[in-house]
Amino acid sequence: MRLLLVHPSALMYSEIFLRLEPLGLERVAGAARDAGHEVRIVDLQVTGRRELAREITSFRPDALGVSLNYLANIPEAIGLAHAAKRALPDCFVFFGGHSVSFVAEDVLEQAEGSVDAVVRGEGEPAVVPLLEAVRDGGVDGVPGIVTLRGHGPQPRMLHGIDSPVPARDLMRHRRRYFIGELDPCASIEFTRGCPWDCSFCSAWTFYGRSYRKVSPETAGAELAGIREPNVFIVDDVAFIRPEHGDAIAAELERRRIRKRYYLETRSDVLLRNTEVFQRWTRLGLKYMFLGMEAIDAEGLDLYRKRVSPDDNFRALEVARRLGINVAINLIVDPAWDEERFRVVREFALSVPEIVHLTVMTPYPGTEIWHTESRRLTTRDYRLFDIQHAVVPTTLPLDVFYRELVKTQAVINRKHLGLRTAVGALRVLGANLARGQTNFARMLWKFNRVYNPERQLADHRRPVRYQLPLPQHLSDVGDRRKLYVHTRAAARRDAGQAE
Ligand code: B12
Ligand code: SF4
Repeated sequence: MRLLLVHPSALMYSEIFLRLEPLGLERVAGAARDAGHEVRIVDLQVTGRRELAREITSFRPDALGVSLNYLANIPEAIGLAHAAKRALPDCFVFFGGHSVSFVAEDVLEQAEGSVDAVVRGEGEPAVVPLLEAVRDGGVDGVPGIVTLRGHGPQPRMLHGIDSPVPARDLMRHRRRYFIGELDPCASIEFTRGCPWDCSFCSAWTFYGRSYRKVSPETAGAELAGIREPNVFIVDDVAFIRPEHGDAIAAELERRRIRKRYYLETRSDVLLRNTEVFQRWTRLGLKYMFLGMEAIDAEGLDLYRKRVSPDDNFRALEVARRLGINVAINLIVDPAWDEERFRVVREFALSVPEIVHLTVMTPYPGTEIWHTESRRLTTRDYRLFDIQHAVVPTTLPLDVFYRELVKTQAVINRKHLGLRTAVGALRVLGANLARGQTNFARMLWKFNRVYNPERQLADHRRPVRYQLPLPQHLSDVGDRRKLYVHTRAAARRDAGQAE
């Protein structure tokens, strides 16, 4: 069958700092192609709607799948589904991905028949049975499927993540993927899932707190096949198991692969496994995101981060000693007042690291979606991108955004301060010489994208599609109720695989 896979446009944050290849979609494409289907991918993060329209009319797909890792992309995806059905009424249109797995029924209803099905959970084990069922008629028995008629069997989970190989070769604009100065940049997955259970995050609920590792040989072979000199490691928390990080490092040393890497990890993991991170600096580890989330113990407890402020500060020292550039993430609570923003600005200016701010957002799949006692002020999907306030702010909303953007701008100026600007110009020169302009554009775009008036105006847009209402609970009780993939289903699948 002919399958067209689509990734929606970039969200606000990605307009500036980064834009990365849709690895999940490439893996779904890989699985379908391995089974003999003809597959194409259009990534609207890096290309326009015209290219998509051209593909629909020239390729004439039998099925079209849209990736919805982000809630904020849902209205756009419904629009794409309507357009696809208008152009090709017989084409089977389906959605899949992280966020849509938590709101499948609502989205199907909102799409009013333009979306035939939503696939909950991992896409690789579902896509081939789905395409076969579409061809033969009757998709209701496909694991993970949800249609307007109801739910199919529980989503199936891959036993191991060594295959399928992501279909990176299908991406036609690979040079447009970058993160900061790592331009161009590819992505890779070493592990899947997260064993922690932070209250604001849905990474653990999606995978049912499971954790799987790629074999070092597969990681080495994949990296050897990646042409880009820079690689973003998409793992939620890199190098939780030191022996795994070491084994991949040994494989790269054996293959003499050296690239520049960006990864994301936790402070306690960096403190515990410092030697692994050190070994990776020799292989090219240059940047890391550290999800600090809060600078005080009270905030860390609230988010159930299970680290102390002291761990966080010690981790920063370790990273500095290893020569790794760190971007810290802090969660802004809509309850913050001007004084609180001032304290955070002071903190951000006092450390050499880049500080990123995200706004505390309860969204489906997270525990705080159920337990947050403040009422939502909006249910517009587009505002659930952790850059907008969706619960009442203590400050008037316009003042809140002014403070938020002022804090981000101060940090950005520091990031591009004189010392960094000299470094940035050097990198810029080298990138431009190679025809890479993503990093250059990022430097100039900040004020246009991060703008309090723009953020405020986003709240005034007419709303067509809304999130469902949360049930308000003081405690979710058995947290396994939040899972997309359950261990029981995984055990059953593993049994079937043996
Ligand atoms: C890597 C990552 C990123 C990367 C790259 C994302 C990209 N280009 O796709 C970067 C750093 C750019 C990023 C940015 C953001 N991210 Co992010 N990101 C992740 C992370 C850690 C892993 C995603 C990943 O690549 N996994 C590996 C691949 C193989 O899996 P996958 O993409 O999930 O795909 C699988 C399934 O979802 C499914 N699937 C996916 N697509 C499709 C399509 C079809 C048709 C089917 C059938 C199945 C299917 O099958 C795939 C294979 O199993 C997830 C957390 C997580 N563990 O999922 C958060 C996460 C998805 N991000 C999140 C957020 C909030 C953001 C930002 C909004 C943050 C910000 N500060 O603004 C931005 C917005 C980015 C944008 N689109 O513009 C939230 C989503 C929240 C929400 N409900 O909307 C998550 C869940 C993290 C969290 N803490 O809760 N992110
Ligand atoms: S925030 Fe990080 S450590 Fe916490 S559950 Fe999510 S991925 Fe895991």
